Amino acid sequence: MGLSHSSSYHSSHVRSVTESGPVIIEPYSTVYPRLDVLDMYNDEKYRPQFDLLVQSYQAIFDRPYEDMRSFYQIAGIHGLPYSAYDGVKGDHEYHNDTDWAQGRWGGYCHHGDVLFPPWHRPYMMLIESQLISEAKKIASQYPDNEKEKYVDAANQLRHPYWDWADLKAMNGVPEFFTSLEIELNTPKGKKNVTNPLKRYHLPVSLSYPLPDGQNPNDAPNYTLPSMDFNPYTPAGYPTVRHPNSKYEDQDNIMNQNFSVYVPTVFRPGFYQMFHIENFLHFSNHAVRGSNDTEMEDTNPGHPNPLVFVGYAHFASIETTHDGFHLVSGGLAGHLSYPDITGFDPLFFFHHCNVDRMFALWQGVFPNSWIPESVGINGTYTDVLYSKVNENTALTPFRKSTTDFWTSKDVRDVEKLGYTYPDLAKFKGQDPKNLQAYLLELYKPDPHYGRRFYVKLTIEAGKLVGPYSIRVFIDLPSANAETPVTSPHFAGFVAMWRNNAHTKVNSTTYVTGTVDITDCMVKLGIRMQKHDYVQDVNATTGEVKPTSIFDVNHDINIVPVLLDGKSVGPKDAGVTTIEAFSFEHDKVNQNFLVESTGEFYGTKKF
Ligand SMILES: [Cu+2]
Repeated sequence: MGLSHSSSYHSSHVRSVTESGPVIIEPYSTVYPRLDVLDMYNDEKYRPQFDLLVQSYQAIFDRPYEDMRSFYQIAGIHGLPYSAYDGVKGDHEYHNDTDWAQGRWGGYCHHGDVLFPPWHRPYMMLIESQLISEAKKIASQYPDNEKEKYVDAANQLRHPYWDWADLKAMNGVPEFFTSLEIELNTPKGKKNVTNPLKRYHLPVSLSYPLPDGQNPNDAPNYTLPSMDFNPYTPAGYPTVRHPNSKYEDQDNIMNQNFSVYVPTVFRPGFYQMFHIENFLHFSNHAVRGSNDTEMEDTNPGHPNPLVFVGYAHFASIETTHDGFHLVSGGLAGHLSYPDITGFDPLFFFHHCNVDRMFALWQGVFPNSWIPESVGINGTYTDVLYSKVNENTALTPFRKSTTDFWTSKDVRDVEKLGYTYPDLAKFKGQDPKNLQAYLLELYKPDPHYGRRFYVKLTIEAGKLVGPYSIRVFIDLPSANAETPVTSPHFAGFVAMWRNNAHTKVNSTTYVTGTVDITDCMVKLGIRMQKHDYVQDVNATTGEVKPTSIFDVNHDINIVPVLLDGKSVGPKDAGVTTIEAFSFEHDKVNQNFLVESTGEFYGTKKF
């Protein structure tokens, strides 16, 4: 990695304000639900919305790429090409040659700070409002006998979400995201059209060329680039998911991944998240930067996580979200890399679900909100370690010609003109009812009364690029080749890192928690309290239960890079693992009952 990389893409992707700017995002005048995309597709009454949505995606693909309202420009807000969108530079314009080298993130998106959930909210609204405006135009072109139905559908259209933590996601990514063609009822009747939900062809080259063999135009002998480089996408090439040496998608591999990771990673992640009342802990995967006094008190790697109110970053929406990116993209797939992820249209269906999870979490914990904190990665407009709070401008999303949207502005989704079906259903009720519904929806199966966890604390910046840290139980020989279908595989923590972070000025930690209960059940490991053997200390006479775990031997940590290679836990930044459990209070649906917590020990690397 070096400066030459940043300058080579900079010249070819200069973005400028065109006549189409400024792009102002306006709330919708009527509240309609953002539907589950499976309902939109399968339910006759919503199908016209689906017909319009897909055609609208194609329409924004087809807009001139210089247009700020084109898919290319909107997708490029998240990471590359690291240039001003709609002229928004902020007070500290990003300089590829210096800021990038110092580890500042050059996209506008917030990761690893409290603005992760709210920043993506106006981002979703930006693409959604562009799709709605196309849908309205398309609806008016239907023949008279269908026009009314389609005009109504366009008026009610909101971007649908794909719930990839639902049990149905174990079957993989729905076919309407993976087929090259799709049948729609268009203004010219039923037609098979090119499916824009599968992929997007880049109008200009994205990222920078890699050494020979590692670029898509080397197909059929394409060697997937090693994980520390963003894949290069030459102009005219499409986005891909789990590509092979011919630069073709391998949907079977992607879908197998979903069948394994939905129950082991995604569902437990959301299940845990709906127990976390503290916004700081809920909102993002980072624990601490050394410049960040606000976060110091969470003290990662403390010998006993049970003593912390809020369970010390037990689970966050971002950690689970990170897992989706790796699982759907695979090595060299666009979704796997923060810099280029926004160019795969599946990104927006995924982030709509993340926004739904955020809205539902707000519904469960209406009084918990954004504390003042620090943006540890910086963004295109914000320098490293900027203070962030609910009034921070969510650039580049304009509320008016002079103002940007803030988190405070987007706190209530209904005020923006949308809701989610399950959120609407529990409106006005005791938040406990919504929480009980969500815990039931994502509950682990089988549903044991006590659940066991391994929490990992990982120093960020040890490796560049995305990777995952797999947890196996009672398999000291586990390595990168051990199949994740093994009964010993419990789950993973994703490290979704962008490649700019070659230099990190302060120590930042990421935490994630793996639910190992189902794995223990499969392996027949004893789980009940009365199974414990009492251990009497011969000197003091103190009686204490023998731990069911020997943390050093029974929990096996295997970091795996996207290319399948392994590195040791220490090299991957793993500093500490901690094992503990909580009892499930079935009466109050309160799962993480602090008084029932048991701690089994820490292993340091
Ligand atoms: Cu994301």
